[in-house]
Amino acid sequence: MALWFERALLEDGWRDSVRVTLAGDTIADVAPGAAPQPGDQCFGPALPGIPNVHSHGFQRGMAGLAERAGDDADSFWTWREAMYRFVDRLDPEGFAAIAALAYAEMLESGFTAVGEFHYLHHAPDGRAYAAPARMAQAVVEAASETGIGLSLLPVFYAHSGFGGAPPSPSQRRFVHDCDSFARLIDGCRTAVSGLDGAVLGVAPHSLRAVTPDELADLAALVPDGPIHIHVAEQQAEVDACLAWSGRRPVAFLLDTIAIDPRWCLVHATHVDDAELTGIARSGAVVGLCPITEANLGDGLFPARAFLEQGGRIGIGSDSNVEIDAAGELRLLEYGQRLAHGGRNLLAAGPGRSTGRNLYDAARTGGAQALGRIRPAIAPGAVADIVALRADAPALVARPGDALIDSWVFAGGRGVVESVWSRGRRCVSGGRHVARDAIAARYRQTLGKLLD
Ligand code: NGQ
Ligand code: ZN
Repeated sequence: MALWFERALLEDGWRDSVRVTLAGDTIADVAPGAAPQPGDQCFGPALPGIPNVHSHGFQRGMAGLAERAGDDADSFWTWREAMYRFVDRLDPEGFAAIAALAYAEMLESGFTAVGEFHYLHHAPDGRAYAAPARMAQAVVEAASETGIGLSLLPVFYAHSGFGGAPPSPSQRRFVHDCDSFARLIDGCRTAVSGLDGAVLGVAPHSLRAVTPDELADLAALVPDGPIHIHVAEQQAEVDACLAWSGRRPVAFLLDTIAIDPRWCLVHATHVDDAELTGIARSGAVVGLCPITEANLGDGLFPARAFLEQGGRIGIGSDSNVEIDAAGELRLLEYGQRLAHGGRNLLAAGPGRSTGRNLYDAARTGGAQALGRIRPAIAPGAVADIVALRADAPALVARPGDALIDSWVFAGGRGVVESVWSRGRRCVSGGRHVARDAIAARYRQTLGKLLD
């Protein structure tokens, strides 16, 4: 089967009239300057897909429900209470229905793979399901139904704070000891084995939820897989870590664990200069989630300084309060503009496109963080492709990288036309091909959950 694009971003830059031949989930051939042939499907401009490095799919179901002021000052921590209350009601079917809508919307915005940071493991009473990976199976079902590439990151969660504090009752559905977690990983390995292109990693939830001894054992469970951890998202975590260890969270990690390119440090919002340099030198990816970090009042990661030092980043939709690949890149740059009073702060130098630099950084770093092959429109690459609308007003007369700038800063998710994930056309006309069924099930699920 062949697709023809009026232009496409290839490994050597933008080329016109590009004919892409697919063989199953792979790109077999790429021919720039080629005329469409009978039977080809023809599209506007095309780019490789973007990996979403950090998602909690179920949180899509509470998007917008934590935006009303409480009696006392609202914060990340009061949002977390609301999130825990939502968690209490979820069963595997509801969980799968919400994740499916989230993944469909990710694909509609240009994300072709997701790292699901999966920590809701147990039944509402806190006991393990008969099949301990039942909830992970629901994640796999949602990925399979929607077609998004899955890197499943089962989360180890054991404590409510530094120093091995016992978990709180509201965390009962998350917690494991090392033995039960090893069984969960076995179950997850089986669950992903039936899903093409799935990757299995592991995720110590945070330094709050995992002791250093536990942390040291986790990496060995999935020897080549990605390792993700939430770190230094809130100042309160930095303060608690200093009180407990005398070190800041990122410094603690860098000093005690061999942080390497398998690692993704999610957020890493509150870092000093030495920590920033340490992460850049380690080759780990920082998983930035600008929309959620703004929504939760986390603070601003020093992205400009980090990129200047060659640091690697990926982007994630995290709480899924809004799902928009371009929107994440836009807010990443806007945060720096607001902080520094400048413009184009994340471009790679004079005359360079900000959108292109962010897009390339997120594509390369995102693939690394998810243990996936870097998306590219190239022979032998996985067929993860995004086609933008040829007729979108926001994209008129935008040559070269100006197209990406206009997608990121002016068009947003409304300019995505078609998306292929592993050669499967998941989005057509800007809508997921199974949107109607997925949205109907989602409406039914939420109706029951929230009544
Ligand atoms: C989570 N979310 O695990 O869903 C976390 C909140 C925590 C974000 N950090 C819970 N955005 O960190 O304790
Ligand atoms: Zn998170």
